[in-house]
Amino acid sequence: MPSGAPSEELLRRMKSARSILVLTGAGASAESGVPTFRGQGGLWREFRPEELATPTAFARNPKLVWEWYMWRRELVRQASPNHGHYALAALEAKFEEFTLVTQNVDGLHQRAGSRNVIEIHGNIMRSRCFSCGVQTGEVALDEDGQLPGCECGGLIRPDVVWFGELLPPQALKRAWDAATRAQVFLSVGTSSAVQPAAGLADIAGRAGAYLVEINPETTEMSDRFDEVVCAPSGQALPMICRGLGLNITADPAVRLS
Ligand code: BV8
Ligand code: ZN
Repeated sequence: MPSGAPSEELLRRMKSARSILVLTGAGASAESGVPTFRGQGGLWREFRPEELATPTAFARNPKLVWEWYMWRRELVRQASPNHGHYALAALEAKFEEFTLVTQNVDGLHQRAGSRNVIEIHGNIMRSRCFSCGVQTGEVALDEDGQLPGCECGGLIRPDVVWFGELLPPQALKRAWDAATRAQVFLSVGTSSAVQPAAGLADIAGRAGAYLVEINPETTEMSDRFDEVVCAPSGQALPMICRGLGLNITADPAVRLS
């Protein structure tokens, strides 16, 4: 039965856990003002993200796709980590093994002080060549809308994973390994609509982890979780920290009391 706060059972399990795995989605950045993919804010001009976050869309109209990413980069630049990001950074320091797998490409976990972050869908602030794969930092369209090109002649693209593209194998293997070792798995702010990320819950569950979903809405996978905390992550995650006696500061350097 969904509840608005983490249970005593969850806190008990986290207190005795050696290994924790957290998967975050766009909802974890919602309170930072970054629109989610499938919620109301997901639209840009008349396009849905699934129409633009594909190699086909980029091949058909690379300028349009770059304009979407540059709009999103600006949103990310103006965004700051929220209490949920800082809570995850504080939790990381408390456990022998704490793995944070994120579907988000905004880098807000790292800006909040999280260190062991696996970006399974890449990072929007980086770019790479579509042909030779060389990473090029934050390259973009120039002011006259010229497409950025690589010395090899290839087109440069945002360094993210598009639909129909394989996830970085190393990152995915690390995420799968962490799922087999976790005693507690927190799914935070994701609709669990995208594979293979959403499958991490099943792997962790089969390996015996206590599965928790933190989301103000129920999702297509909610009934597979042992516990559903129906609350925004910026509220639920600090409650978990307080339940574990952790004090969160916005300054990641002074994370623990
Ligand atoms: C792959 C990076 C092998 C780019 C993203 C047919 C053809 C091809 C592929 C497929 C196919 N059918 C299925 C697939 C697989 C496909 C897939 O899963 N499709 C879905 C849509 C059906 N997956 C892939 O293609 C993956 N690759 O499988 O390769 C392959 C290859 C070829 C053919 C077959 C297989 C690649 C997937 C990666 C795509 N890239 N992003 C970019 O960012 O521009 S995915 C995109 O969705 C984002 O990364 C996002 O993070 C991710 C998941 O969405 P969510 O994060 O969950 O966001 P969403 O808006 O959905 O939900 C937000 C939630 O937050 C909501 O539930 C809301 O209630 C909640 N919320 C709101 N506020 C808060 C909150 N929660 C907490 N607190 C709050 N305050
Ligand atoms: Zn190149």
